[in-house]
Amino acid sequence: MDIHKYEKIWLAVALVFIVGLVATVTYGALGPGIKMVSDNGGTISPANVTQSERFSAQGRGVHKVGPNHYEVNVLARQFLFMPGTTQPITVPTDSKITFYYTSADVIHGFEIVGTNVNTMVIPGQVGKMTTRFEEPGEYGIICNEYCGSGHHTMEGKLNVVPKSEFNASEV
Ligand SMILES: [Cu+2]
Repeated sequence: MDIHKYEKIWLAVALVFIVGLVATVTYGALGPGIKMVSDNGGTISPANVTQSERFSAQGRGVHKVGPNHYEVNVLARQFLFMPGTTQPITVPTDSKITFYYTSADVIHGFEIVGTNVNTMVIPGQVGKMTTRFEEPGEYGIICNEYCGSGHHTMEGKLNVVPKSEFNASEV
């Protein structure tokens, strides 16, 4: 079979694009530092979410659950992160931080700007995500799923403080 030279070139170019596509998709799913969000936090009734242990007034916020391991329970609702919006979330550097989050109303987003923390917050579903912050600083939290008329105002703050300072203040 005789294949024209130009046709061979186009075949090669197409092959390069296909291999490149597969490589970038694979990297996007499995690359170092990239983790999929876990949905094994369980389900919850959005209407009664503030009566639940995790998302009641006592349950929300930062809790120490082990040496160097903290859980942060965040409830999202139109148009607040609780905690996050009216008071910042404060966590230490170099520690395992597990976020649990759900929504009391509609779908929200939970993105910590400048990090790879970025997830949907779905009513009825408790999401779970573990990360660690190496750099102390003030990070913005934004909702990046359109959630209603006040969506653009839905933001919060995360303070990452050096581990030594954090332990001194003790949560
Ligand atoms: Cu929102």
